[in-house]
Amino acid sequence: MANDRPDLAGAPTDASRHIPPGQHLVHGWPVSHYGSVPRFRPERWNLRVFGATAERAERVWTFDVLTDLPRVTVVADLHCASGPTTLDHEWYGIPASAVLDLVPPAPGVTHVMAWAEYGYTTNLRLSDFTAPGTLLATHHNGEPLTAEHGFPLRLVVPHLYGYKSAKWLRAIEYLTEDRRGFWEERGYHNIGDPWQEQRYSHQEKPGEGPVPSDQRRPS
Ligand SMILES: Nc1nc2c(c(=O)[nH]1)N[C@H]1C(S)=C(S)[C@@H](COP(=O)(O)O)O[C@H]1N2
Ligand SMILES: [Mo]
Repeated sequence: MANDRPDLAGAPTDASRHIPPGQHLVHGWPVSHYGSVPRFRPERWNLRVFGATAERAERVWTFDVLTDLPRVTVVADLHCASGPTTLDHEWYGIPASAVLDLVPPAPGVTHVMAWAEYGYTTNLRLSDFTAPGTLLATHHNGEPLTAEHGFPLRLVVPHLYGYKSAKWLRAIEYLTEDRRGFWEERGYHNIGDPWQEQRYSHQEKPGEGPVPSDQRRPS
């Protein structure tokens, strides 16, 4: 693919870019997800923040209200845990840390669950959710997200594998203990750091995943 680009001759190429172990570079931007692409119905759409909030009440934002929230631009690569890496995505949207500022968590919140259309979920440590690069993106490379890439809103967690970047985001749930999301329940690593190649759940070390319920002490 890169051979048809004469500008790459002798210059540092994409192929020399440092990408995580076991990943391969892919040009363009393939679409990757489980199931079908949901249709956006603005009148029914909302973003919910629920679970262990400080006020013990949930917050619901309509689509219009999102434009009042703070915005940030983040440029980052995207690493799918099945191998492909795509480079230099310019994301624009709401910094995830702003959600915590606007809806404070109760003391004891350690993780969040991101909920997407059709019940797709992915869990994150609070520190990964509030990391400076994590955002709720509305735009990509200056354009609104396309339907297949998550319009109208997707989570982007650039420092973790792609399955943490939930497309068609609909809710954030505050958790006082960790719980596995969709792919995390289906053999993928609970944390998913591509630089440590945390691809599969069988690689998890003690403390990297939720304590199985049968090993929990009665509280
Ligand atoms: N709702 C939802 N979000 C999802 C997925 C999914 O199946 N459903 N797949 C994830 C995976 S595995 C990857 S690699 C990225 C891919 O995002 P892209 O299609 O925009 O490249 O979306 C993530 N977000
Ligand atoms: Mo993926």
